[in-house]
Amino acid sequence: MKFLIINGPNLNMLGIREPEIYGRETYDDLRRMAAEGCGKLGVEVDFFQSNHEGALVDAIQQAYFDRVDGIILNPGAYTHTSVALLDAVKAVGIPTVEVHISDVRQREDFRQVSYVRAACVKTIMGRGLAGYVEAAAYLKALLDGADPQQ
Ligand code: CA2
Repeated sequence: MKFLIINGPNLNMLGIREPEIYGRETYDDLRRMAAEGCGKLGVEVDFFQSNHEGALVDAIQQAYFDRVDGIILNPGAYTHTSVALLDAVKAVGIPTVEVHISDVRQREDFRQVSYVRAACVKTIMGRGLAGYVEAAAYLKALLDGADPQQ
């Protein structure tokens, strides 16, 4: 089983600023933690990060051709603006979990909309980097046909 973890704009800057919102861990820490979590689940994992909407669409489409089984997607600010990402997730039909490091429900009004959510099997927010590992566990259980628990 293989998963792709896709991160959108500015998530490569993790740990550099706004630690009170996004924590002190870096994007490399995120990759390490998620790779370890996926390893424990017996799942192969790949990572992609871009600041560009079209590149994120391309990565979602490529996942289809690469026969990726599950996508973990933090679209960053494109969460709140992008119909193109919503359409891409719908187009590939790959089970996708939306992840946010912060609890966007507790933040500004403009963060209360998520376009991509309508195409996702689950949304995890406010769990920090652990949310990526929780998303992987959820997808693994779902794809195994087990009860993914919440
Ligand atoms: O909580 C999340 O994971 C977000 O997807 C992060 C996005 C934000 O636009 C979403 O509303 C919620 C922003 C990521 C920006 O990351 C930064 C990292 C370091 C310093 C500043 C921003």
